[in-house]
Amino acid sequence: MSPYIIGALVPLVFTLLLRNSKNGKKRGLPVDVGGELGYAIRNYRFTSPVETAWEGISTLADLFEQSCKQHRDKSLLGTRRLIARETEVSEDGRSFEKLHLGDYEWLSYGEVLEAVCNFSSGLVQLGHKREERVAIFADTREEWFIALQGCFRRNVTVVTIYASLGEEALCHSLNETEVTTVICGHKELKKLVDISGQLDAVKHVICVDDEIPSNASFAGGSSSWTITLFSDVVRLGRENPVDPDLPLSADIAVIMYTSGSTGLPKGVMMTHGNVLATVSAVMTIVPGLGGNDVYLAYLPLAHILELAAENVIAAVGSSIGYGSPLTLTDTSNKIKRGTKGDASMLRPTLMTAVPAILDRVRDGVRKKVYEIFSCIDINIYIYIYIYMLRCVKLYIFIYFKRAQLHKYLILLKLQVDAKGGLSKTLFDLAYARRLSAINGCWFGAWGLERLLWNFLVFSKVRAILGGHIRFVLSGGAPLSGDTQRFINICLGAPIGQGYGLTETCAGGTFSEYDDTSVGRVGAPLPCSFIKLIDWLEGGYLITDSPMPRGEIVVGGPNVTLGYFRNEEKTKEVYKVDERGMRWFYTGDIGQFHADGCLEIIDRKKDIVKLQHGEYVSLGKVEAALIVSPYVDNIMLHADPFHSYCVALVVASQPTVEDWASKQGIAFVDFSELCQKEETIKEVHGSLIKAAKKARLEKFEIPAKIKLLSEAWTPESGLVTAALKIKREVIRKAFSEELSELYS
Ligand SMILES: *[C@@H]1O[C@H](CO)[C@@H](O)[C@H](O)[C@H]1NC(C)=O
Ligand SMILES: *[C@@H]1O[C@H](CO)[C@@H](O)[C@H](O)[C@H]1NC(C)=O
Ligand SMILES: *[C@@H]1O[C@H](CO)[C@@H](O)[C@H](O)[C@H]1NC(C)=O
Ligand SMILES: *[C@@H]1O[C@H](CO)[C@@H](O)[C@H](O)[C@H]1NC(C)=O
Ligand SMILES: CC(=O)N[C@H]1CO[C@H](CO)[C@@H](O)[C@@H]1O
Repeated sequence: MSPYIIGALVPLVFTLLLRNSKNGKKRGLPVDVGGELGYAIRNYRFTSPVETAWEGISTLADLFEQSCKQHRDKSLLGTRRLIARETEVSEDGRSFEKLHLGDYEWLSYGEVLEAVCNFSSGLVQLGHKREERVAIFADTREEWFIALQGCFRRNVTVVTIYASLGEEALCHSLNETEVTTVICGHKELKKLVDISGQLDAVKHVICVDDEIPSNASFAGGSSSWTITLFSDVVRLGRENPVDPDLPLSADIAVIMYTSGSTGLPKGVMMTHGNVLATVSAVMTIVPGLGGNDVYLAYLPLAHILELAAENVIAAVGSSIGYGSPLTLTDTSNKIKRGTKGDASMLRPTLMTAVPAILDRVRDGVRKKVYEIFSCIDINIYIYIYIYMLRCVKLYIFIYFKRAQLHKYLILLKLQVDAKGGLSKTLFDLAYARRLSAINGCWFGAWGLERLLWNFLVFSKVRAILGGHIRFVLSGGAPLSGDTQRFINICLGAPIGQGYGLTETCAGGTFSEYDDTSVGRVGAPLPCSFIKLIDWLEGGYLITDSPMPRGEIVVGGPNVTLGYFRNEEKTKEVYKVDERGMRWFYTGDIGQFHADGCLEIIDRKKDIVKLQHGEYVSLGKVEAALIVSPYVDNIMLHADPFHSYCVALVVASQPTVEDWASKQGIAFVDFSELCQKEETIKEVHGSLIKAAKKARLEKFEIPAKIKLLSEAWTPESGLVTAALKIKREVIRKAFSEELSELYS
């Protein structure tokens, strides 16, 4: 047996022994509620849903004003100064924009409140009437937050739209809400101009960038709108101050358009009370949240998770530094080589993330760590030798490798993604040891070991995100256990996973910082009750053993009013019980563990009944198959008219090409390679392997696959902004391929 395996096995055995002695903390407790029969759980600390964590505060506008008055001179919003914008041309002739960004420049709470007041006065001066709606259609940035608070002060409802939304959806949401003022950036303004002919209601456009494209105002013909700079609106307000017109708790703060995986987006109406309940709940859950935290904001503010997070940070006197996914780290795409990314400049203590981004961080870290280790001083390997069971074999191995180190370095430089080799083994070993420490105990010899590993490995990984992260909030979709562990271990920071939907205003469940289990989404938030109800067709019952299972229903003050102008759909998924509590039917399937924590196990609409009556859960099978190294993305397709499934597979270019060159297969380009019989066979083989490993049933394994060479991106409309696949759209786009697979 290899010494590495022994090294990893010893602590594992310890872990198993220790595990049983751990006493379980109850995080959720059964509760008696009204409505449909089910199994309901509440947060263990609160007997009834929390509505506000701040005495006497019932709207976001009040909350923000109070906080600004308390923390007047502290820094609130920070934005990086642009030093230079450059264009780099890569070897194959494609050009990339690179940014050289300077340090953060901060606005204090007092200054932000002034800007907010001035903006809201400016809005009135511009001619915006109070009952009309404002849409914010821009990337996450300082002006977004100021405009949001400015609208709240005038009781103006804000419509939020993802900056990456397609033309049709954009048109639909602006039209449906009869928005008269749109706040957008340069880039988004171009999109607006393209559809200006269909936007009859829009009268004002406020551009948050410093310049307006010269021809934007003349485009479109029939519509006539005025374009004003954001800074001019603030100036207009400064010169003509107007008293605030504050909202009530039941007034609608935001209509949030969700990037639904089917059809046109739906606008979810959220009251101030809704958002405040969620903000209050998050307050109680992030450990020690207070004035010294620094939060890195980069997710779309049109996502309820980000909106709630920034409001929490602003309520407790902490700072928000803005960044973007493309400039996050030193090695991000848009960062000029040799300059700093947002995280290393800001050194945040808190971050939010969606699983798709954490998965990328994980892959990036794996790549980068292998690089780091290839350059580390050889002495470290000898330390490891001493520590590890004094195994002679290992010593020889290291010695041998040392002679080859030079060669090895060159190899890595040629191929960044190089897998295998000493550095990988070392990293994986450190990872395994740390994992066992997390699962086991933290004291004594293991504590010492933790320090050693921290010093050797994880401090370098932490540095990628600035080195100070103490808590990561993840939401939007279930996070894979593997990624959760990885981030936990590498950052040494707990990751709190939330489960919630726009419709529940991000309320739902949240895994606490001291819960180190993976794959679960935690206990109900203080603002929510979570109920499971039987779903007979799917075979999930609350009487199931060992755990009650069923469809997840969320109730509490956090549950939103429903969909804007869509009574029918609202009635379908929202219900009010005899005690007056609102419940939202999520369509997700979950099970409750004995400690009151929820695990998402399935999705109702993703379940298809095959010809012979077997149920296939598309999401579950996809999650099992995507682990194949050849797969970049996958969509399983099943229908009741066939007895087997098929799959559309987006091939991962590096691994497939790597395999082909090892096999000596010649190809002109990647798309040709993806059509080759032997490539399809190889990828299919690896899918079957992955399926067997995950113990899938035979009917769940795709019988035939189509290999695609083009990645699915939000721009192409095939995946949502959060990178979830849009089944209906993909099905339509590849209908020919699918019918071929069934022929
Ligand atoms: C806020 O605006 C809404 C819609 O225009 C209106 O129904 C409501 O009465 C307003 N609230 C206050 C406190 O004026
Ligand atoms: C916009 O809404 C109006 C009615 O309010 C409707 O007649 C028109 O077709 C809509 N346009 C689009 C592009 O949806
Ligand atoms: C505006 O000008 C840019 C270049 O300056 C051009 O690419 C774009 O097509 C123009 N738009 C319209 C609507 O004329
Ligand atoms: C807002 O307006 C006030 C006067 O009404 C002025 O003193 C202040 O400087 C303005 N603040 C900003 C950020 O424009
Ligand atoms: C702000 C809000 O919507 N509050 C409601 C929360 O739910 C309770 C009971 O369901 C209602 O009484 C509140 O009005």
